[in-house]
Amino acid sequence: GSVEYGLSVPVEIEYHDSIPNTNDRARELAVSGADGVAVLADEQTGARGRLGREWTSPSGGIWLSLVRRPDLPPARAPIYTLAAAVAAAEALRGVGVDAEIKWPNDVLVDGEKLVGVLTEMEGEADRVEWVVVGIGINANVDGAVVPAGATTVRERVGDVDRAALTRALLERFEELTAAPEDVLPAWREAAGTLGRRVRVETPGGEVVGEAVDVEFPGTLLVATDDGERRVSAGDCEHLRP
Ligand code: BT5
Repeated sequence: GSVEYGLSVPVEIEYHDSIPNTNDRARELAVSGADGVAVLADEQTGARGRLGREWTSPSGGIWLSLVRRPDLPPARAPIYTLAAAVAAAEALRGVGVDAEIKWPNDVLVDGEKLVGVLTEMEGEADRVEWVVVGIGINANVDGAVVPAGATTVRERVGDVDRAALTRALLERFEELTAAPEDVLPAWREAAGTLGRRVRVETPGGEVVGEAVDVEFPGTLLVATDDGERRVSAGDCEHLRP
């Protein structure tokens, strides 16, 4: 059912104890015209990462998908995904987790993944019809039940108040998407990628070099031996210096 979260933003929460995955439910709501609805689950049984990968979602996590109908051309939509990573990283820092963003939208602690974001959308060339922003946070979950290379809030700082963390995240997300010019500065502030040596697997091949900056709407600027490269999509790995 619908849950009262005391949100100061126009978002209604639909809560499930267990669901295949919150993104698919959010897509259903999006297709039927919803706006400002967040689907939240304690457990997902068929969750997805990007490119058809699996996303482990045991009970105790924060598995959340938000439906919005922004007045936005699709080319600018990455700003929504970056805003989600910023909102999650800041909310986690607020409970004492040393969170940093790995480009474009993973949140890591000491190099281990704590948060993933999966954005899906539909629309025309000039205007997004709806966007579903799926955010997965390994919150009150044992470190042993997430994949190798992943970590959890429980493992780092102990269990947290999931409702309060979700509220902080949604409120910050709404604030950032209402002021898109604030997203990149906030992203830079929370980023672990900038100044690091990175390897990015892009659809056009591998790019290795120092990550120098992020540009609108979320492009990574990499200084390579052959000059500057701009990367708009791919899997990024932080390399040891
Ligand atoms: C992501 O994909 O990081 C996006 C994850 C989005 C999950 C949210 S939860 C709410 C909503 N409902 C869904 O079904 N999805 C969204 P990607 O960058 O492709 O990373 C996937 C990879 O991360 C997997 O191949 C594993 O290696 C790893 N992984 C799987 N489960 C994980 C977990 N719980 N924590 C950290 N890493 C994980």
